[in-house]
Amino acid sequence: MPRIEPTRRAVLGGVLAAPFIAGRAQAQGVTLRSADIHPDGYPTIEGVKHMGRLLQERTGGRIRIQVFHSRQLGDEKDSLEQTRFGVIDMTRVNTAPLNNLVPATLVAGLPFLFRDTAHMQAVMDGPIGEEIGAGTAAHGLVTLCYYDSGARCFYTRARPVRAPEDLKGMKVRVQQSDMWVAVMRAFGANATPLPFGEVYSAMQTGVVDGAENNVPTYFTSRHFEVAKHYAMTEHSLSPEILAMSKRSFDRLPRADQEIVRQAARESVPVMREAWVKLEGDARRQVEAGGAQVVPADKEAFAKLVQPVYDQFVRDDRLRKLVERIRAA
Ligand code: BDP
Repeated sequence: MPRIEPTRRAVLGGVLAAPFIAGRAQAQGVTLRSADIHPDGYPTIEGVKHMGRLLQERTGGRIRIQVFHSRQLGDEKDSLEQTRFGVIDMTRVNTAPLNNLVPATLVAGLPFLFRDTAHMQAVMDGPIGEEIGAGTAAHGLVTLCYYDSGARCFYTRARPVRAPEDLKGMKVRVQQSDMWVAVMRAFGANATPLPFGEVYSAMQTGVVDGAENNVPTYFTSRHFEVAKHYAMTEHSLSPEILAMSKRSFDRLPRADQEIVRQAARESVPVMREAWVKLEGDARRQVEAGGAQVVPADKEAFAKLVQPVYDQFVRDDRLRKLVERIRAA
């Protein structure tokens, strides 16, 4: 059967026309609508699809998930808002767009905080991740689990960013978070916050000189076509978050809520396996596509981040979170 890509308007119309209604949920089952900016096949999508399969099995088909990938429901700020207000049921976003709303989430993206992926996973899967996630409830979101997002690195049009000096005078796109603007300032670049969907053309037209992201996203977004210099700065391991609308969650009977939480947890290893595989593939593909991946002086970048911590890790609670993460 040919796949028809619905337009964003049509999809939204469908979403709005068929809200998740509590009574119906129990009688006929419910389809949870889940948003993601990444294309079909991306590891976060695979994770949520796996979660959907588990839900279907464990509820005898009463609860299903339909994934709207590729920004069909808008960029992350839009889908977050819609999820908060129950227009859509779930969304997978980076922690960054939550930073201004739920300050504890910014801790997870702080530059050079996590030592490596294993450290990030141990922290986010444990009590600290739970504590950070609990903060979203007051804003209409139930944090279900965290997914990996690799290491964010700079990629640029004109020349590689091997050291902070290379960033002087450059305009670099960042995610829409005040913390991320400060990170760029600390590194010596000019930050341009933009939604993800605008980054390709902003680089192509020279509105910005570059951006920063993990290799899989650099590949699947095809940003490597317009910014060919990728430098391994690995300045943040900012993870992904899978959140459910509190309105949708609260409408489920308690037993189903537990099934949802458990299925989300079990989707994490599936996502991570797909991630490891894509990281290798993506690296080969961008290089075959003419991009150059070069090493960078990570130490030099790490030396510059203190002002970000001074500005954003100010209250006791956040300071303690950072200390506990370092000690973990
Ligand atoms: C990707 C994240 C995605 C963000 C994007 C960005 O998976 O959630 O929207 O970066 O930079 O790595 O906006």
